[in-house]
Amino acid sequence: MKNFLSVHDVVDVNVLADKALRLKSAPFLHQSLGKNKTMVLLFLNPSLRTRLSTQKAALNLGMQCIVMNVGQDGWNLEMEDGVIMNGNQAEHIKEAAGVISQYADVIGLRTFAGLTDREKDYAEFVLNQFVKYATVPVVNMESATVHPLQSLADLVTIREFQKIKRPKVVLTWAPHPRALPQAVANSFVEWMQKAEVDLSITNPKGYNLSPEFVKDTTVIHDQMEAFEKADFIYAKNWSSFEDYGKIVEVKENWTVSAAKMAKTNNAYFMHCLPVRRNVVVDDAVIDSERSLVLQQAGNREWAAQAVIKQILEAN
Ligand code: AN0
Ligand code: CP
Repeated sequence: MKNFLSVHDVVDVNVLADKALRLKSAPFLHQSLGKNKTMVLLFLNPSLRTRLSTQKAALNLGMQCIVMNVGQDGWNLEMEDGVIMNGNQAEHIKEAAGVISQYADVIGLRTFAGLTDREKDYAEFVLNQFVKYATVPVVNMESATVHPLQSLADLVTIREFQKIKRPKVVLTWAPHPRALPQAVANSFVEWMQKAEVDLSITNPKGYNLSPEFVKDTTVIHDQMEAFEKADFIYAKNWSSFEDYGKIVEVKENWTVSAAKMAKTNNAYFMHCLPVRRNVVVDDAVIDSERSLVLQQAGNREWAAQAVIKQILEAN
C-alpha cells in the first residue's frame, strides 16, 4: 500500500478489518516498525476522533507524531497550478507538500468538500494536488468525497457485533441544520459493497448519492420500509448531490427514533460522530444499549493503526 486514499487502495477489506482486530488485542507488538519515523497529520478542517485516534495509532507503532491545523495555523494554501498568486494565498501546495514531505515519513491529510463546485470536489482536486506534490505516502483523513478510515472502523465494528453471516445493513439519511459533505456516506457505501453484508440506502427524494458510488445498491425512499428487518442502522446526514451542496426541503420526519428502530430486527444503531442529538437521532436511541457509536469511535484507533502499519511495511 503506497497511499491510503480510498477503498481502491485496499486489496481485501475483510482482511484489513481482521488485521485491525488483531491489533486491538495486541496494540504494542510492532513498536520497532515506527522507530525513528514521523507521522505528520494535517488538518484543513476540525476533528476530534480522527486527530486523536490517528495520532494514537502512530504512537502505538512507535512513531513520532506531529499534528498541525494547517487551515488555522498555516499559510493559506494556493491549490491551483499556474496562477498569479497576488490574492489571499501566501503559499503554494507544491512547496508546502514538498517541505512537509521532508519532515514526514507518512502524511495524513483532512480536506473537506468545498460543496460549491461538484466537479472539483468529485475529482478530489485538493487531495490529488497534495498527493501529486508529496514525496511520501498519504493517508486520507476525510477528503471531498470519502472518509476511508471511518469506513474501515465501521466495518470492524459490524464484524464484531454481527450475529449472522450476511447482516442487513441500512444507511439512512437524517436531518441536519448545516450542509454536510457526502464523504462519510459515499465511503460507507463503497466499503459495504465489498463487505459480506446486504446493503441498502434510504434517503428522501433529492438526496440520492452519486450514482458513481450507489452503483446497483438498492435505494428506498420510504424510511420505515427500509428499516424493516435491519440488523444495523447507520445514520448520517449529507447535503444534496443533485442540487449540489444544498439543503433541500424534506416534509417528513427523518430523525432516527425509538419507534422507527422498533421496525428493525433489534438493530444496532451506528453513527460516525459528531452527532446532533434529537436532530439526527433521538436520545432514546443513541443512549440505548443497541447504540455502537462509542465502539465505532474506539475502533478508529485500530483502523488507523492497521493502515499505517501496512504503509510502513510497504515503503
Ligand atoms: C463532517 C462530515 O459530515 O463530513 C465530519 C464527519 C466525520 N461532519 C460535520 O461537519 C458535522
Ligand atoms: N468521525 C470523525 O471522523 O470524527 P472527527 O471529525 O471528530 O475526526
